[in-house]
Amino acid sequence: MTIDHAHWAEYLLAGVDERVEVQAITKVVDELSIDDAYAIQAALLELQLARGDTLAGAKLGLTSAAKQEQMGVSEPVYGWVPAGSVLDSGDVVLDELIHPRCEPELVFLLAEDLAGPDVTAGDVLDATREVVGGIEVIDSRYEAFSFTLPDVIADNTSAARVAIGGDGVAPRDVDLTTLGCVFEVDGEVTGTATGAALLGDPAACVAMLANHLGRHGQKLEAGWLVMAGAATDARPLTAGTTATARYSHLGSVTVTGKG
Ligand code: 0L1
Ligand code: MG
Repeated sequence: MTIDHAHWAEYLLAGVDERVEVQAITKVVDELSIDDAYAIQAALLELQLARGDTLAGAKLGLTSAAKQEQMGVSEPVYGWVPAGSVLDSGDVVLDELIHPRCEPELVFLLAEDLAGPDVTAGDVLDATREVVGGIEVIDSRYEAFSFTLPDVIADNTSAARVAIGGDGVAPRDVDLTTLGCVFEVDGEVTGTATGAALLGDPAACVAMLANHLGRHGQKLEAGWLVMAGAATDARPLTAGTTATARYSHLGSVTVTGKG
């Protein structure tokens, strides 16, 4: 069966624009391959760029056991970070979103391009200017935040907003695998993790992303931010909810739902 990538990209973008949940694509089509899912994701990005947005970077998702178990999916996924999704402050305008959740992220700020194949974790450290803490706000466009692996890939891995912290470290000045994060929602600790929760090494996750892009003739670019994935499960962000990620070495990042 031929999948109309442009059609499904418009279907997902309508969900974003109208702030309504849509049915998972796999509930409508018989088969959605991973390649078709990434092609829909690419078509969705094209639509966003055609509206005047620019690309701020890229992201991984589902790189920790906590997230894979939460979503019932067993492989990492890769997506894009449009500049329009990067928050200026910790305020998250809920009227613009469907059913947002928030999660802590380690964010790599790149000084050099990274082009796969064969990118290693060491190459990632060499190419990185700084590692900072962040909080990603994810907002699946699908009903009940429920999807299969190809569905979530097509939906740009639920990407919606990201808050980036100001206290960074040079990547070789700390051991990223033991760097700690405590995630608190309204003062209650909902998760704790170290960088090693991200498939053993956050830099290796970024290398996986560079190698994935290399297979599609693309690369990570100097000046981009790259999210390595959440080390804890994601929590609902509702009106008045405040979530804080406290990192060793990277300070704290806070977001608040404004409704
Ligand atoms: O950034 C993420 O980990 C999102 C991956 C997609 C699954 C989800 O929506 O939680
Ligand atoms: Mg994430």
